[in-house]
Amino acid sequence: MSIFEEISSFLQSGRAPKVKELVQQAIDEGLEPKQILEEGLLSAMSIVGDKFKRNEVFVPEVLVAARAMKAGVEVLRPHLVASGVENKGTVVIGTVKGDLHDIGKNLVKMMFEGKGLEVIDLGVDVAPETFVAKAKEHNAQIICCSALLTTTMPEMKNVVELAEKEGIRDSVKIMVGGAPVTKEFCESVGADYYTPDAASAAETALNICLAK
Ligand code: B1M
Repeated sequence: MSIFEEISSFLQSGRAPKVKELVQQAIDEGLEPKQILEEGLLSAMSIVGDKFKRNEVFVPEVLVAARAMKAGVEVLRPHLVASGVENKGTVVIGTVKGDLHDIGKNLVKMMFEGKGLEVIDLGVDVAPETFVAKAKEHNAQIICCSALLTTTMPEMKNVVELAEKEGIRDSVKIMVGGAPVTKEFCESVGADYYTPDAASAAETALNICLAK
C-alpha cells in the first residue's frame, strides 16, 4: 500500500493522529505537499462524500473524517503557505449563512496566504451584513463566499445586493465558490468571479489585487 493509500484509509476511518503522523512522514520523505493534499487527503474526503451520498456512512462518520482531514491539512499548512511574503491585498472570506462546511474554505484561505494576500477569515454561517461590514472595516479588495449546500447558495445573492446597498460594490470584487456553485450561478447572482478550486481561486484573487 502506498503512503497516499494509507493516509486515505486512515482519513476515511477518522483516525486523526494516524493521518497527522503519515502526512508528516510523507513530508519527511520529500513528497510534494500538493500531491499529499490531492492524492492523500482530498481524494479520501471525496470517497467519504460518495459514501455519504449512498447512505453507506452518516454524519458522525463524516465529521470524524473531516476532523482527520483538518489534522492532516494543519501539518501541511506551513509547507503550502510561503512565509514572509509581502501583503499584496486584503480578502474577506467566509462560508455563507446557514452553512457550516469549512474545509474547502480553509484550503482557499491557505492558498490565498501562500500568494501573500492578507485574509480576514469570518468562519462559517456568516451573514451578509458581516461580510459587508468586515470588508468595509478592513478596506478589502475582495469578498469571498463559499457554500456547499444548494440551500445556502442563494445567500451569495444577498451579499452582492447588500454590497450594492452599502455603496461598496464598485470598490470590492465578489468571488464565489464551493462544490454546487457554477459559473452560470455566479453570473445569475451578479457576483464577479467563480473558480472551481482553491488554487484557481488564489490565482484569480492575486490578479484582482495586482490590477487594483
Ligand atoms: Co455535508 N453535505 N452536510 N457535512 N458534506 C455535502 C456538501 C453533500 C454534497 C453530501 C452529499 O449528500 N453527497 C450534501 C449537500 C447536498 C446539497 O446541498 N445538494 C451535504 C449535506 C446534505 C449536509 C447536511 C445537511 C447533512 C445533514 O445534517 N443531514 C449537513 C448540513 C450542515 C450545515 O452546513 N448547515 C452537513 C454536515 C456536514 C458535516 C458537519 C458532517 C461535515 C462538514 C465538516 C466541516 O466542513 N467542518 C460535512 C462534510 C465533510 C461534507 C462532504 C462529505 C465533504 C465536504 C468537503 O469538505 N469536501 C460533502 C460531500 C462532498 O463534497 N463530496 C458534504 C472537501 C473540500 C476540500 O471540498 O468544500 O468542495 P469543497 O472545496 C473545494 C472547492 O469546492 C473549492 O475549493 C475547495 C478545494 O479545492 N471552493 C472554493 C470551496 N469554497 C470556495 C470558495 C471560492 C473558490 C473555490 O471562492 C470564494
